[in-house]
Parts: sequence; structure tokens; C-alpha cells
Amino acid sequence: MDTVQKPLLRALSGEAVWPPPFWLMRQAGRYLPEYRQLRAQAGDFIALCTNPVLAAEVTLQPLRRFGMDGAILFSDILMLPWAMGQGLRYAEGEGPLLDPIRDAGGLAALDPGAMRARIAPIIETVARVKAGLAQEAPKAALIGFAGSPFTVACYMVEGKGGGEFANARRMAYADPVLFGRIIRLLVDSTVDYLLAQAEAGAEALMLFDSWAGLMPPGQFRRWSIEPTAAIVRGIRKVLPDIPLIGFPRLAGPLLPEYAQRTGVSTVGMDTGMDPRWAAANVPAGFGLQGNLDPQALVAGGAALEAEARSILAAMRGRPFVFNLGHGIVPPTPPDHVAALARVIRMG
Ligand code: 1CP
Repeated sequence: MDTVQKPLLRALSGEAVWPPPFWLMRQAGRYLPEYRQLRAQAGDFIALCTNPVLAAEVTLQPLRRFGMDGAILFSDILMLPWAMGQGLRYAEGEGPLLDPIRDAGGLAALDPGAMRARIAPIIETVARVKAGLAQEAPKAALIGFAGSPFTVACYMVEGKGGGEFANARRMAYADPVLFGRIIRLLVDSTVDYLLAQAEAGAEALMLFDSWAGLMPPGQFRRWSIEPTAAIVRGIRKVLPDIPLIGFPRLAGPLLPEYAQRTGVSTVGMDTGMDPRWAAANVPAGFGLQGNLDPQALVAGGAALEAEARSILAAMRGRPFVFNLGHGIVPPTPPDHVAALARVIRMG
């Protein structure tokens, strides 16, 4: 199908497509038995992300079941620091663990020159998914992604998730020169990484700033908005029209400013955002994406349907992409995802 006719790309380019296209953050993953099987086959999570055959297969799995309008590359935001040489492992049940960077020496130990070679299998996954979509789901669009510099820096400095990133947030105040050097390295490498994904076939790009909302407004502008704007400029220089989605989670009332100052074309709404408020306060030219509570998807039934319908009602007439307010959680019954897809398709 002609790229411009794909419903997701039309919505991300500012058209109020109805019923809205949908995809779900973390739509590939542990809630699907077929994912668990391939994950076991691959060995560990990094082995899965760097195996283009298996990673492409995992990317396509949810579309086969549920017919999403978007496929998101199966990888992780932390594969970028991994590709620059930072020690990373995923401990079972604990999430990611990195060798933390706490001083200039830690930063100097990274090897950004190694990045291109180490991301090669991920870029190959993009090309394989693109070919798979042409065969299996020609109306679906391929979304590439990266973490936003602040969120990736949180993990790089802290060495793990699961908390409030106290060390990283403190470094941003106590040593803004060092923190700024980490952020700048991430801006440059993220532009390269996303352009490589686009060149391999990604049709839209998303930046996940999952922890942006941990910062007060001044820090948010400096470490979330400004670096994101720099990435957008770097990408737009080469690809002026590619749809860009920004997701500054927990940004609250700063969401409209984030949309206008970063230059992304669509903004993600997190679970706590009132979609009516977003519709009234984010200027009409921007697309909105979100924001069903992942726990409503676990619960299912009438509650799920009511929540989905209230989001649809708030978004009617807007360029809109239905999604969750954060990632799918492992206990989600696949049947509930199918039920949600039916509700969205009714519009
Ligand atoms: O199989 C496993 O046990 C690994 C679990 C897993 C998966 C399936 C991790 C570890 N990452 C992923 C895939 C992933 N991560 C995708 C793939 C595409 C899809 O959406 O289907 C994407 C886009 C991400 C992005 C990501 N990773 C974010 C941003 C979005 C968000 O959820 O806020 C973040 C913060 C991460 C870090 C990360 N990686 C993995 C985990 C468990 C975490 C979160 C750790 C924490 O809670 O701090």
C-alpha cells in the first residue's frame, strides 16, 4: 500500500482519521505465549534484541493476533548505551542493570565509535520487519524508536530502574557540565540511530521520555525539551516530513509547551492525563496518542470498554492514535487486547 494511505501515518501527519488507528506500547512481550517461547529460544533479552530473525518475528506477533495499525521495532531504549559499550544485563524479574556512570572517567570509558557496528543487527531487524509487513500487514506502519536523552541518562547514571533515579537527578544539579556531556552524547547518537532506522524502513519515529515528569519545570525544559528539540532538528534536516512522536511521561501541564518547543508532530498522553484537557490545551495541529490505563486492559469487561469509549469521545475530530498510557503489563489476558481492538474499530 502507498505509504501515505496507511491510517497510522495519516493520523501522525495531522489527519483526524476515524475510527482512529491503534497500537499499544509494549505490544510485543511477556503477555503473549508465543513471545515467551521465542524469548526462551533466544536465551537472554539482549540476544533476542540482536537476533534479527527472532526480533522481527516478535515484532510481528501482536499484529497477527490483533491487527494493529503500527508495528514497533522490538528492541529496548537501553540498547543504545549498550552499543556505546556500557555494561548492560537484564536480570530475570529485576529489569535492566548497567555499570553506572558516576564521573568523567565512566563517561570516557564509553566508545561511541563502536555504536554503528553494534546496532547493525537492530537495523537489520527494521529491514526485515518492513519486508514482513509488506507481505502480511500492508496497511500497518513501522515505528522506530529510541529513549529520550534524559530517560536514557537516568539508567546510565543510576545503573538500574525501579526507583526514582536519585543519583541521576542529583547529578543534573550538582554537576550539570558532566550531565550535559552525557546528554549531548545521547543527542548525537540518538540522531544517528534514528536516521539509521528510518533509512532501513521505519516510517515514523518515537522518543520515549518515561521519566521526564520526575523533574521540576526548569529542569524539564533543560533536560527534556531542549535535547528533544535538538534531536528533532537533527532528524528534520535529513527527513523533513517523517512523523515524530514524543512521549514525555508525567509532563502534566507542560505537555503543550513540550509539543510546541520540541517540534514533534504528535505527543503521547500518559495514563493520568485527562484527554479532554489535552484536546483543549495542546494546539490543534498536533496529533495526540494514548492513553488507556494498562490496568484497565488487565481488568477487561465493562470497565475496559467504558474507559476506552471515554477516550474515544474526547478525541473525536482530532488527529489521534489510540494507545495505552504506558506499556502493557505481563498479566494482561490476550483476549482483552482483542476486545479492546473491537471497541476501537467501532470508533
Ligand atoms: O523479556 C523480558 O523479560 C524483557 C522485558 C522487556 C521488553 C519486552 C524489556 C526490558 N524491554 C522490552 C521491550 C521494549 N522496551 C520495547 C519494545 C517494543 C514494544 O513496545 O513492543 C520498547 C519500546 C521499550 C522501551 C523501554 N524500555 C522504555 C520506555 C517505555 C516505558 O515502558 O516507559 C523503558 C523505560 C525501558 C527500560 C526497560 N527495559 C526493560 C524493562 C523491564 C524496562 C523498565 C525498567 C524500569 O521499570 O525502570
